[in-house]
Amino acid sequence: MKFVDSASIFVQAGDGGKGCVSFRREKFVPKGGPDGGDGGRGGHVWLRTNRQLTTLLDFKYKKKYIAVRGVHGQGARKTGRDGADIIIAVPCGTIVRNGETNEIIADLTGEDQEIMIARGGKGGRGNQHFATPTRQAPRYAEPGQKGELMMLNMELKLMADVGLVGFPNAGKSTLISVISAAKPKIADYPFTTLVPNLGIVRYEDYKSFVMADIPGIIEGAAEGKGLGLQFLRHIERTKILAILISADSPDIADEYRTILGELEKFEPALLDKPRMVVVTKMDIATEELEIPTLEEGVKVLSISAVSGHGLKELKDELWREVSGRIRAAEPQDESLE
Ligand SMILES: Nc1nc2c(ncn2[C@@H]2O[C@H](COP(=O)(O)OP(=O)(O)OP(=O)(O)O)[C@@H](O)[C@H]2O)c(=O)[nH]1
Ligand SMILES: [Mg+2]
Repeated sequence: MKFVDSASIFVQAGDGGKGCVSFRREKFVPKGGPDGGDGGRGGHVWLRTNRQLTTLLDFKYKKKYIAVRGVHGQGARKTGRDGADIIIAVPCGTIVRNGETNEIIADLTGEDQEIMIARGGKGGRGNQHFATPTRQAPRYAEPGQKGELMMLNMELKLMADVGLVGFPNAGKSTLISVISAAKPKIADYPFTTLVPNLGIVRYEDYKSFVMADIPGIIEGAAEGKGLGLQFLRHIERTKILAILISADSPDIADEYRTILGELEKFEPALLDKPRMVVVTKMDIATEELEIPTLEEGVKVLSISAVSGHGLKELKDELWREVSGRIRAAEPQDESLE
């Protein structure tokens, strides 16, 4: 899958239709009153999130979104039809900025969330509205108003509950492939994953959470080594980070500190998120392996994607964190029950 996480587009709403100048024409009524109808409204442009989308790739190909104008008013008080709206589908997690000022206009995090990004111009009023006692045959009608237009800068920060981070080859993609339906590429060379993958992890009957697998990071990533840290933006909004370290790491504690160091260089707030350590590939661990206690309050779990060891406990633990955070953030929901 191709992945694009920033794009610029141009949006323009439709202009309003013109109001009409017209006079009633009936038999035996030589001078009928004004009956010019109003112009229709121009089409609006909307942005709407769609959970199926996980990339801004479409906007590399189509960059202009222009809605049609409203139909002009006609005689016999006929109002012109409104221009059709355009609805642009974007992934959940799209941040929309004004292309000139770079001010944030919207952060579309929810599902099926929509905003009107450019308002269609109002139709002009027809001359039927402008008759006065002293001016009974107005030859004047309003023009339609202009539709709004704007350049937009869009940035995607994926919405996931759990973010997987770790060195290349730590087993991140393998983990997401065994506990979700996502099927990313897996291989025994570093930087197999080049773009983020999202997977939905089903938990018990009706529960689920979203996990993000991102490309591996290495020491010096902040200075651009490997693929750099650009993909870390996709775990900025997760509720918890799972730091994956292979059981055959030469020094688990050192690897852990390196990863935290790189996270901090990208965004210190990442270290304020709850985190846990997951030691992977336990099936190849040597007998002598001793997993050090790394930090107070940071849980360390061990798993094997091959044997299935520890996966149930990991899911339990992740669910506990993910659902616990949801409850903490939305206490009013509980009181309503
Ligand atoms: N024996 C064993 N091998 C594993 C396990 N999990 C992953 N591997 C192997 O480790 C290698 C790397 O796995 P990936 O899942 O691609 O690692 P990654 O962390 O996604 O790597 P990058 O995408 O490069 O960052 C592959 O050859 C996997 O088959 C495990 O539990 N046991
Ligand atoms: Mg991978």
